[in-house]
Amino acid sequence: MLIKIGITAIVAFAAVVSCKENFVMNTWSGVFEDATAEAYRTLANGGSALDGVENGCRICETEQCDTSVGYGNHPDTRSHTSLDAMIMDGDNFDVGSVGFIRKYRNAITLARYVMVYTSQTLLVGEGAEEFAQMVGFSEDSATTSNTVSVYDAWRDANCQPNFYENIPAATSQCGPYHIDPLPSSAVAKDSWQVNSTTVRVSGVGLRGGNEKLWAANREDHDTIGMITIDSNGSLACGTSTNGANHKIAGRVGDSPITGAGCYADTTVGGCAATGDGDVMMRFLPAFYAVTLMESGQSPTQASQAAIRRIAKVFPTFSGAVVCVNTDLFHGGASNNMSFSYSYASDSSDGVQVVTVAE
Ligand code: SD4
Repeated sequence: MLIKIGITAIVAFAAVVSCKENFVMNTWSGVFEDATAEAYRTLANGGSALDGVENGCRICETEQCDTSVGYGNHPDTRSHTSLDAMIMDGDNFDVGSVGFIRKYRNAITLARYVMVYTSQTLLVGEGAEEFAQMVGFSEDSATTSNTVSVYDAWRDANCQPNFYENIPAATSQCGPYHIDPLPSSAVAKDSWQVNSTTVRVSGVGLRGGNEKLWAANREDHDTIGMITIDSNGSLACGTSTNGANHKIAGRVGDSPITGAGCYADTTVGGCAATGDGDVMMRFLPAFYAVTLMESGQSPTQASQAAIRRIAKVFPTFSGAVVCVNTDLFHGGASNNMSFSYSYASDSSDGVQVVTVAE
């Protein structure tokens, strides 16, 4: 009898260890916790890691999380809202991404369609919108009257601040701007003629004044970046955003760029980023952090290293990275902004929030 009980106990223990935990994390807390909860619900109901990412990010698109995700906010210089999104399957490194989407609101699902129904990775603008129409999306402009009123207030303030640099008129006026002549070569970037005046730029390639655009409002940098792990142990990640407030029309940020917005490898873990995408995408912080986890660093160490690598060159950039590994250890790091992420798992008591020390 005693032996029988012992064997039963061992079998039960083996069943527990072979069953993987569902896990979700996303780059932010507060209003973003609905997205974490929805993704977790999807996984708990048997959905895949990709389903979790799609459903979770879609909640933020619908709820317009912190004005930074979804339709109706962050006008560009032509007064339009445009959306970027990506989804990545950590089992096979398949990715679908979209950028500069103006006529549709559900960018994360469109990204998934790109992944499933094409062998390509990133579709942008008009071509991506034609694809959306082809796969049956109903047109629904991302621009609303709110987009236009945010744009009007910015125009009334002489289009300040903005993302132009080395164009003197842009520091005090709205466009159109003229640059004459164009820089004769890329090498001339540190010194060229603008309206017959020679402009010297100190620190070639360094941005001037981007910090004020990103640090001013928390709402200006609240992209959703999500990582999910399902009960099969499959990992996925995704992002969705309306990008930088007052971005130059045509701008696509880091969120739909593989390894910048997020990265997932089922054998290692996943990471997602949020913040000043124009700076961050140059460093592929999500890919870098996953690589560091692969070589043995913890998610917190990997996040800190990815952020440090950017801050070494751009000390005032605003941004953050969150990571989770296959043992479900998770962590994050940020620069120049207060930051807390949310997560949920089979063993957490609902959605939990972790505040990351800067
Ligand atoms: C972008 N990285 O388009 C996005 C914005 C963002 O948190 O993350 N906000 O640059």
